[in-house]
Amino acid sequence: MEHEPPVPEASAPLNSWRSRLDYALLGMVATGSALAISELVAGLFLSAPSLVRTIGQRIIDITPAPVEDWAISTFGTNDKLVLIIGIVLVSLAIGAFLGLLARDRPAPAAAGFVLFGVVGFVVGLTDPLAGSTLTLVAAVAAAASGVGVLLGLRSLLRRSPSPAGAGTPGSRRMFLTASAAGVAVAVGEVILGRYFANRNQTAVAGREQVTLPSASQPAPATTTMTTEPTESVADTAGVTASEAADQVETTTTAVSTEASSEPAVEGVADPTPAQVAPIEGVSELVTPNDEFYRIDTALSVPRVDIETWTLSFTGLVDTPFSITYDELLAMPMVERYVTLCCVSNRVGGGLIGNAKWLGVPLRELVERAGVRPEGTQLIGRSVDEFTVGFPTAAVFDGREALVAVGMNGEPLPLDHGFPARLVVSGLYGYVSATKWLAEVEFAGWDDFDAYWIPRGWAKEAPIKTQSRIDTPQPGSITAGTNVIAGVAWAQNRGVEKVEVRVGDGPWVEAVLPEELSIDTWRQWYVEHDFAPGAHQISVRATDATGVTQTAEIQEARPDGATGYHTIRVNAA
Ligand SMILES: Nc1nc2c(c(=O)[nH]1)N[C@H]1C(S)=C(S)[C@@H](COP(=O)(O)O)O[C@H]1N2
Ligand SMILES: [Mo]
Repeated sequence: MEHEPPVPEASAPLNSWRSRLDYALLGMVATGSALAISELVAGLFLSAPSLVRTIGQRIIDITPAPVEDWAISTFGTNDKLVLIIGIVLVSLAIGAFLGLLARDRPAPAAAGFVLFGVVGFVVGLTDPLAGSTLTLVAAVAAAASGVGVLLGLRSLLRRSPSPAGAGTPGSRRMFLTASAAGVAVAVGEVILGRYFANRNQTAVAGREQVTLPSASQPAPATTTMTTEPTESVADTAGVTASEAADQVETTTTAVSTEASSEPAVEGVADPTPAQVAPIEGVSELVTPNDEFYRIDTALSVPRVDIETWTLSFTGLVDTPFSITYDELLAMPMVERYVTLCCVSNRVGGGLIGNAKWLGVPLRELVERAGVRPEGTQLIGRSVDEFTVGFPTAAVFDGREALVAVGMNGEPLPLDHGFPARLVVSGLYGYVSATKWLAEVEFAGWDDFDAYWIPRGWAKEAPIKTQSRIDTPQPGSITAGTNVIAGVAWAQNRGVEKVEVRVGDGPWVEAVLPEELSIDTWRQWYVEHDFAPGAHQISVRATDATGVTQTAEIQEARPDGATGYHTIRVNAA
């Protein structure tokens, strides 16, 4: 027990706070070294699992829906990082406990690390992409490193009986120095592991070597929305498709002919020809790949080697078949703009992006397999065993549905599903957009529920008509005329009209540039003269079937959030 006040010269009791701290630190350093070496092994060998990430993956898989909701709504797309940090912190806490245990009972403490390795091995085996030998190597390395560091540091500590400075004075310092060195080595292993992982992943995937074929049916040219006057539209309308295509990346072109046929919009500034710029703050019509949202259950991007990858069509079909990556690339390709959207996107949220996809119409592949009438559900399975499921009818009803290999002119980025993914217009990603696609299986509608269905999400999930204000941002604006602008979407139906309301004013129709396709979002803008003071701005879209999005507020679960995006600004 503690004595008050502590007697400096006496040998401090072993359970003094400092001694405890030392042993807790020892346990944490040992744990860190165990986790770190598994990161290094995982980086060096792509079929070796990272213990932290595999454990995290299993946690994701078994997390109850409400907890997952909470995590996504609290941490957003940082949820994975938070999970990893959480696992590391919990491991360190267990390690601290083992360290304290090691003071008097080193054998059970060491056994704790061996157990850690065993658990790691068992969990590692559940990773569908891990090889069992390398999983064993990773687990043994982790356990050995943990036990070694534990016992090594412990022997240093034992040689310093007096934390207060008596005994062998240098040895506590030696212990601390050794601990610091252990931490440094662990950090180094993690950094090296990540470095090798990135390098190997790219090399193994073979993505760098891929040259995509060109599309037999290219996508239409894009135009960027500007507040350009409608008169100049004639210029744009006159250019040929290929000229327009040439301009796509580099220049902005005018608003559409369609906009010009709209009635003059109250509050929109008079035409000012010549120099035009895209409206600042509005989402780009085509989302650059590195800005495209990423949502998936994969803690580490699946390692797919295109040399061995195949895509199989199985289940209730007449002629099951598999094709290789090269065979897929040899098929006639089409290019389509489709806006992808996550069902978890809250009203006004950013889990949506528009890309130009290059791929093979799903219909052609499905017809080759010959789906039987009972095969009413299409299941898209990924290499890491994630699944989507949607009605087979969606393949045949004329909508855009692709096995995509390209995204905005390059092979699919690893994060977005290289080597191939599904893209289906009008269906939320979780029921349709399998990344790292491995298998398309046909089953009865009631015979299988895909990944998110038992987790409380709707089985049928058509994308709801929605609109978002991109500019101004909530907060302060300058009083006077401001451009209000954003995007609206109703994939597979098309957006017909967007209306904006400021305060209690009337709903004012926004200007829409020409529609890229019914499968993509549409930019819109309207100008408004803001009196000084606080204002509320709302937007609503009407799809091409004439239905206006509902004002009713609903959260994302189970089938997509609804309500008008509304922001508050203060004009000064
Ligand atoms: N293999 C796999 N594919 C997946 C998912 C996943 O978790 N695993 N998530 C889906 C969901 S919920 C969405 S919204 C889209 C997101 O695609 P992106 O990350 O390319 O934007 O991918 C879909 N495809
Ligand atoms: Mo999603």
